Amino acid sequence: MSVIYWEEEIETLPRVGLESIQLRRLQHLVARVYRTVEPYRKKMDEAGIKPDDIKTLADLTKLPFTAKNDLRDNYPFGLFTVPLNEVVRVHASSGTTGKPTVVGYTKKDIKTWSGVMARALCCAGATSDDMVHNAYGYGLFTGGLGAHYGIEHLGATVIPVSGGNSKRQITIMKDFGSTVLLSTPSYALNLADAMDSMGVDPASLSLRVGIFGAEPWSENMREEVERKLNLKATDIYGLSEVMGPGVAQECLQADRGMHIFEDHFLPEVIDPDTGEVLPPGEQGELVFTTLTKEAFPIIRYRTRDITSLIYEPCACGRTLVRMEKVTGRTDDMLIIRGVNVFPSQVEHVLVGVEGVEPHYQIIVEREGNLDTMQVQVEVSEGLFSDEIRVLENMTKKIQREIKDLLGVTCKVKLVEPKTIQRSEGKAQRVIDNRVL
Ligand code: DLL
Repeated sequence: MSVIYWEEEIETLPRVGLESIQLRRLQHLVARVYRTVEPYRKKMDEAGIKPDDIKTLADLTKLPFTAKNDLRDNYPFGLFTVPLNEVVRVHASSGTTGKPTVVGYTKKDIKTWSGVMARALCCAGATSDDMVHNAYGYGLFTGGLGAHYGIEHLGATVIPVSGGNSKRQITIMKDFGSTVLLSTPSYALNLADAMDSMGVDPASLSLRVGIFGAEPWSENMREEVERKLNLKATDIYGLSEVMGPGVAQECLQADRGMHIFEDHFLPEVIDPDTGEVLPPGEQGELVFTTLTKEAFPIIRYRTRDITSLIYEPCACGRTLVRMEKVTGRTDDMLIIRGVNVFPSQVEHVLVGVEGVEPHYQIIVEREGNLDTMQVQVEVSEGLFSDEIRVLENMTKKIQREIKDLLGVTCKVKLVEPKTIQRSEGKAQRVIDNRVL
C-alpha cells in the first residue's frame, strides 16, 4: 500500500530539522504571548522567566503550566492574543460544571487547522476522491466544523450530516456512497445498530475507513466497530484548547499510536503528581504547547489525558512522534476501594465477552464509607430471552474477568438490548452518584 502524505517534506523531516523549526516557533510564541496576554505575563514573572530565557527546546520546562482553571478564570476571551475583530470563529466546550471554555481562531488559524485536519485525513488514507460522511456534531463543539473544513481543504466531498437521526444517516450513506466515516466511536456503534434494524448489510455500502475520536475507546471496541461497519477504524485525537480534531492521527501502517503534528503542537508527557517531564515511552499526562496558533495559543496545557510518546521510526515514513491510544483522563479515573479504575479497562473486558453488546454504563455509589461500582451492560436479544441460568453465568463471568484484570469486585447487571441511553456525540460512560 503506498503512503499518501499531505505535506511530505514536513511529515518526513529528520528530527533535527523539525526541532529547529519547533524552537524558532516556540521562541516567537513565548515572546508574543508575554507581550500581549496579561495573565501569561504575570505567571511568567512570578516564575522568574523571560522570553529570552528560552534558548533550547529543553527550556520549555521552565515555563509554567496552563490548566483548565486558567481558561475559566479568564472567561470568555481573556487569553486571546489578538483583538476580537481579528477573530473569525469561536468554539466552546460545555464541560459538566462551571463555565464553558471558549477558544478563538483567526483566519490564519482556520487555515492551519484545515491543513492539519487534511493531513489527518490523508494519514488515514483518504484522498480527494472520497465521499466523506461527517457525523461529528456541528456547532460549538469543534468536531463537526473542524473536520468539515479539513475535508474541503483536502478536496474530498463532505457530507455535513452532523450527529443524530441515525436511520437517515444510513440512507444517505447508501444513496450518496459514503466512503469515509467520521464520528465518535460510540456513535459509530449506534449507526451499526441502525443498519441492523434497517436490514442493511454493511458490506453492501461503500465505507472503507472510519476516523473515530473525541472519546477514549479500547482495542476491543475497535474490532467491534470494524466488524460491524465493515471498515478499517482509525483513531483521531484533538481537543478544543489546542485546536480541535487534527492534533494527532493514526496512520494505516503503524501497529499502534497516532502521529502528533508536532510542527504545530509540541507534546510533553509529565508525571501528573509532580509535574516532572517523563522520558519517552513512560505513561503520564499529556501536555501541549501550540506553536503556530494566533488567536488562542496555549503554553504547556495540561490535557489530563493519559498516554505515552513513541519516538521509534514508523513504517509509514513519517518522523512525527506518535502518542499511544489514550487510556483515560486523570479526572475520569475512578478510585474504587483504593483501586484505580478507568472506564476504558472495563470496556476492554465487556467488549471481549461474547453475547454482550458494546453499550454499557458504570454507576458508582457510596454505601457507608465504601465505594461500590455497578456495571450495567446490554446483552444481545437472543441471550436476553435465554434461561436465567445462562444470564447468571454471564454475570459471573464478567465479574470474574473484571476482578482478574482490575483487581476490583463489582456488581454486574445485564440489561435488555437498547435500554442504555445512546449518545449522538460523546458517550457518558460513568454515572457517579457519590456525594463527596
Ligand atoms: O473532542 C475534539 C475532537 C473532535 C477530537 C473530533 C477528535 C475528533 P473536546 O471536546 O475539547 O475536543 O474534548 C477533548 O476529548 O482531552 C480527550 O479527553 C478526549 N479525546 C479526544 N480525542 C480522543 C481520542 C474534541 N482519540 C477531549 N481518544 C480530550 C481518547 C479523546 N480521548
